[in-house]
Parts: sequence; C-alpha cells; structure tokens
Amino acid sequence: MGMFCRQCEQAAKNTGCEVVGVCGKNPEVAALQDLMLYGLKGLAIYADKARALGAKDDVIDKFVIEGLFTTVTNVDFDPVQIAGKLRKCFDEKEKAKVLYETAYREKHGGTAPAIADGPAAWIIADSLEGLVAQGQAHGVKTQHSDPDVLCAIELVNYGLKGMAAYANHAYHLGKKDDEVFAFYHKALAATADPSLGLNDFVGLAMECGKMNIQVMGLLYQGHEDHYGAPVPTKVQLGTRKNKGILVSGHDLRMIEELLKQTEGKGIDVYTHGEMLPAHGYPGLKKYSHLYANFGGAWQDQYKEFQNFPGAIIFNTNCIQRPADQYNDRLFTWGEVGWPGIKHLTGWHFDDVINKALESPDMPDAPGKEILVGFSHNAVLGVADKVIEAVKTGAVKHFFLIGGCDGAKPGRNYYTEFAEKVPKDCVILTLACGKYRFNKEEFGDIGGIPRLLDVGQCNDAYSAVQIALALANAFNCGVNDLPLSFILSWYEQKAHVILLSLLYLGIKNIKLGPSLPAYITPNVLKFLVDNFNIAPIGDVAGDLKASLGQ
Ligand code: FSO
Ligand code: SF4
Repeated sequence: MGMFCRQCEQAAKNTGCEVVGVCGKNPEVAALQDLMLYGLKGLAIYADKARALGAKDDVIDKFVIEGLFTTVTNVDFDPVQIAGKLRKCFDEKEKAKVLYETAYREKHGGTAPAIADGPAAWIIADSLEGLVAQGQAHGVKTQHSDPDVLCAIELVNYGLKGMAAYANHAYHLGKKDDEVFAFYHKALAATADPSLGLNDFVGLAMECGKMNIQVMGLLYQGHEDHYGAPVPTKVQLGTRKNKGILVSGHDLRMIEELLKQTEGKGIDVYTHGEMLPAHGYPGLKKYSHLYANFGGAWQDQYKEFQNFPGAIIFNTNCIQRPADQYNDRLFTWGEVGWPGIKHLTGWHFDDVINKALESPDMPDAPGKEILVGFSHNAVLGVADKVIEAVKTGAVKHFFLIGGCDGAKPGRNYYTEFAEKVPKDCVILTLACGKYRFNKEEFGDIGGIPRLLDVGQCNDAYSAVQIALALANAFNCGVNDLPLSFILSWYEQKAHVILLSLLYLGIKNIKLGPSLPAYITPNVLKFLVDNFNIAPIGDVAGDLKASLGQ
C-alpha cells in the first residue's frame, strides 16, 4: 500500500512521503487522514449552504476544527481513533445536509437541489479497510490535475489545518468567532469546487492568513483573560525530588486543569517543548508545583523522555513513536493519539496522576534558569526604553528568529545565526525552534535582554503587535523597520503563520531549512515577485543582507 503526503517540511526527498511518513505515519493512517479532509469538504459544502440560508450548528462548527486538527503533522497516528472521528465526520455531514435542506424548505418552499457527486455525496464505508480504500481514492493529488492549482489548494488546506489547532485551543478557553467558522465552511467547500482556479485559491490562502491573525488574537485574548498577560519569568531547567508529570503540547487550559488536580499531591508539573511559555502567565505560575521546563524541542523526545521517571502527557503535537522505556507512562489527550498509548478524554487526569504517584521520584538535580514571558505586553511595557535604544543606536536591529524545530541538520543554521547576531541587536524568538539557542547567554543592552522569548508559535500574534507598535512609533511601515524575519517551518501551523505574515505584506522573509515540497516553481515565482521571500542561505551572507551591509 502506498501513500502520498507532503504537508510538512520533512517530506521525503523534499517531494513527498510515498512509502511511509518520515514522521512515522503509515499508509493506512495517511489514507484515513486524507478521507477526513475529503469528508470535511463534504460537510463544509452543506454547512456553507445552510449558513447562507441563516442556519448553523455549534457541533458542526466545532467538529470541522477537531477533524482538521486530527490531520496535522504529529498529532494522531491511531487508525482506530481516526476511524471513530470519521464516523462522526459522516454523521455531522448528514446533519449539515438536513440543516441545509430544512433551511431551504423554510425559505424557498420545495426540495433543495440534490448534490449527487463529490465529497457532499460521500457514503462512509463500514469497515476500517473500506475507509482506508476510500481515503486512497481521495488522496492529495486527486484534488486537481493542474500542479499550480493543486499547489494553491494545498496552500489553503494546510492553512486551514494549522489554524484549526489554534481555533481549538481558543475554543477550550471559551473563545470562538462565527466569522472564522463561516470562513472554514466557505474555504473547504471552495477547494472541492471544480469551477474555481489558481487566483481564487491564492486569494483564499491570503484570506486564511488574515483569518488566522483573528484566531491567534482570540487565542491570545483567551490566555490573557484566563491567566493574565505573560510577565518576564525565570524558569528552572532542572528537576527536584518529588513525583513528576511532564506536559507536552500547546494547550494551556489542559495544563491549568492538571495543575488544579495535582495541587497538594506531592507532584511537580514540568513543561516540555511548546508548553514552556506557560511559566510566564500569572494565572499558571501561581501554582508553585508548576516547577520547571524539561528537555529540548520535540524531535529529542525519544531520548529525553527515557530520562523522565514520571508520567508524561501530550495535549497537542508533536508526538513521535514512543520508546519502550516510557510508553507505559505516556498518555495522549485531545486530538493526539498513538496506537497502544492510553488516551484520555475530558478534563479529568486521574490516570496520569496515579501513574505519576506510582512512578519513581524525579532526581534532585537543580539546573540553570532561563527567562520567558516577553509577549507584546511586556515588551511594549518598556517601549520607551526600546525606542530610545533604537534612536541612540544602542539597538541597531531586531531579528525575529522563530518557528519550529526539526531533525534536519540544516537547522543548525538558526543556532549559528542567533550566535552570530551582533551584540548591538536584539533577538525575538517564538515556537519550538528556540530550543536551538535559548539556553545560551545573550546578555542585555542597557537592561533590555538581547533574547526575548515571545512565547508559543501562536504568539506570532504578539510578535506582530510588537512590530506594528514599533512601526507606529517610528512612523513607518513594518518593512521599513530595522527588523528581519528569519523563520524555520515544520508543520501546518508554521505554514498558516507564514500566510498571516504574507497577508500583512511582510517582505524579505528568509525561510528554511527547505522550501515546502508543495510549492510549484510558478507559485514560488509569485511569492518571490510579491514578497521577496527567499530560502535561507549561508549565515554570514544572510546576516549581512539583513543589516544592509
Ligand atoms: Fe513546534 Fe510541533 Fe508550535 Fe509546531 S512543537 S512544531 S509549528 O507543533 O506548533 O512550534
Ligand atoms: Fe511525510 Fe510530513 Fe506527511 Fe509525515 S506529515 S507523511 S513526514 S510529509
């Protein structure tokens, strides 16, 4: 059985994974994920038509987000779990059909025109094998025969997937936006519309970037409403003698619930990967047992988790094949899944707590500390100082070195770049790529730390606010600021953030370690012509170019 997937930066030979995913996704799971996208397009066709007639449904809206999030890289590897979600997808599609037909009858009288083919007419297979066969019949390349149009459709699909992760976290914090749901339905339905062409899909991709700023803003607000704005905070990197639970992922609401449920139980909660920014939120750091950050970026988990004696839980990507040494103390939650690994649903974490209590103590090994919590509130709180430093020439340039990490050796570029940034420049960073340099000493410029950790990948929203405020202060456009974007991408969240930056008109972005496999030469030319986006080159040359030397 073959497969074809090229949605992330790891795509084999930078063209696509065809035998098995470099991420560990097998052809069966790849087919089920393709079928999920296909089924969601069918659901969206009806939901879009129903909405145009004034009818909508919360469960349908929410499921589109969950279904898409399931297909994001390194989220759900469990065929049985995905098959269950496919059944839900089909049921919600049928519900959306009835919603549309009823709304049509009420508005126009008579019967709504039937949709006889395409994803709206999908009838779910009744076995796992049948589902896999259906998924294989609706793979990536079946979406369009023209490579450029297919590329543009993929720009939209992956944007919608990445944005779904953020919309899902925001939803957990009680934040949702009807305009976003409407866009999901419109855009997904459009990707199945054979009458649309290249310009339509490029336009939708840009609109997705715009919508994602709205979603990241909602998520930021959700975090701030619940936990207060992040504040600069020192984070311990060692361990202490106590029981331990390691939380990996991006969902802050989940770690909050776990913190409440572990209070007074002799358990310390550790953050891993993209949970690191949790330490900067007043509403989370108030829990003294939110103790430390453990390990590095996601791709090191296989080795590092073997050294974590307590329980471990993933609430979002990026999960990898677990090692035998820790798979019995590993749990998944939310949309994450791995075959044979215990999956928790809802907001009760007794299983993971009990596992931590029966596991050995963490070693008594305090480590160094690093600083987090420089969201736009914190940075703009000292805006006068920052602006003055730029005016006097004490700060010459800002570099946003952000994005995801990954296993490729080419990613050393980002470590080297951060190390070679001149001493009179400030580095803003976000997402998991920072683990390549966030334990190094960068010092400060007149009290302004040279390395400012803005937060998670979704805190790109915060970085944009900083850039906009600086542009405002200097009465110029963002592209005229002494600010360079040096980005690393891995999966679809990084993809949608890139769409957001392009939507904002940000030019001269350097992107690596490689360009997406789904970009055709023609679409790349469009991006270069309009945004002067370029692949990373050599550090010295890129640095010089950024500094205008
Ligand atoms: Fe990294 Fe994974 Fe946050 Fe991604 S942990 S790679 S772009 O999920 O979302 O930065
Ligand atoms: Fe390959 Fe990435 Fe797709 Fe996994 S998600 S199969 S690594 S392209």
